[in-house]
Amino acid sequence: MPPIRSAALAMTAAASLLALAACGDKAPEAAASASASAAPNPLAPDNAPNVSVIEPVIKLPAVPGNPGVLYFTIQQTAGKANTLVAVHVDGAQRAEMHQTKTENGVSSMEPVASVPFSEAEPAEFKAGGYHVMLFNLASTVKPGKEVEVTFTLANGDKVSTFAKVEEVGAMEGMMDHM
Ligand SMILES: [Cu+2]
Repeated sequence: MPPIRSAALAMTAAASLLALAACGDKAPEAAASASASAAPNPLAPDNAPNVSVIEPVIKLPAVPGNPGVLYFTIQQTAGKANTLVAVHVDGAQRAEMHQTKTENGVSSMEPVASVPFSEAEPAEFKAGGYHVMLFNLASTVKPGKEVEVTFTLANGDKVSTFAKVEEVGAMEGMMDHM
């Protein structure tokens, strides 16, 4: 649409003038908003806005070589509902989202591809529910360490944080169906 295009060009030109006039003091902000209105900004940060991860903790397996598990809560303070689609854990060859279900006193778990969450309903990953299974943990993942964990949302946004690594224990309730 010609009117929008020319408006964008005008804003870009204005931003360039600002950059020249102010030696880049306030210009980057002006330039960023101008290009954001014209097209997706490839330089925009991919951190998910308003989303945070609370108390991420990695529980090591009771038996070395078995999978470990990652627990956390992912929440948001504003905006549209989100969907968690992948988790990457440094030092784990593979990280899978699972859901534990208990029927007639028997627990079983299955992989899940996505877990929705919203401002009203955070997603809790904890014993007996959702959890992230960690396969082939590196020997560097040991108690007391902090490991980088990256969460990917369905819209491509990411959230990175560090998870504490703790001793054994949490897997005990899950071992019966491994
Ligand atoms: Cu599992």
